Amino acid sequence: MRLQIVAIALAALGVQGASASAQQAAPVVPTLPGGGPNGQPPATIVAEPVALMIAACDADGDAKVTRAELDACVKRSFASVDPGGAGSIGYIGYSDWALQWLGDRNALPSPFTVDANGDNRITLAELEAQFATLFARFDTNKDGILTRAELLTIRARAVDDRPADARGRRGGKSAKP
Ligand SMILES: [Ca+2]
Ligand SMILES: [Ca+2]
Repeated sequence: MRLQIVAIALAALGVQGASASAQQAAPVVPTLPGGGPNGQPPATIVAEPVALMIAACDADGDAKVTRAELDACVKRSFASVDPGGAGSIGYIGYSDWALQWLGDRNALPSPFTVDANGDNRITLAELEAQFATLFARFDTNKDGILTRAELLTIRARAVDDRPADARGRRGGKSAKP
């Protein structure tokens, strides 16, 4: 009787141990829908960091960005790294600006592009001029409004057989004024 109980207890332990080790051995591999050979689906619809910033400039919540909304937004972003109102920032200040507003210190546009007169200082006017160029580049139908569709970049190398149109080639080039 007592032996039986011990045997049952051991069996129960054995089963528990087996199931615990089975759980440990079960591989936990995150899978993405439509994953390729390396588990990463090919991204054919992307947004440049600066496009993310511009999209967030939509002040009235209609998902469209006007020049007025953009200008106010660029001013606000510049003020955030120029709290004393000096009117210009150095490249380190620009790096702080890029981290805060583009998400990465090395995101484009680079300070060398924005610093149009090459005096190692970036003024609000220089930043505004750069964004005016970017606005014109993104505004493919030239109606003075940026839609989300215009802010996205469609990569030419899609998995389907759509022809690579002008939108597909739009991204990747640095916009020099
Ligand atoms: Ca400058
Ligand atoms: Ca437009």
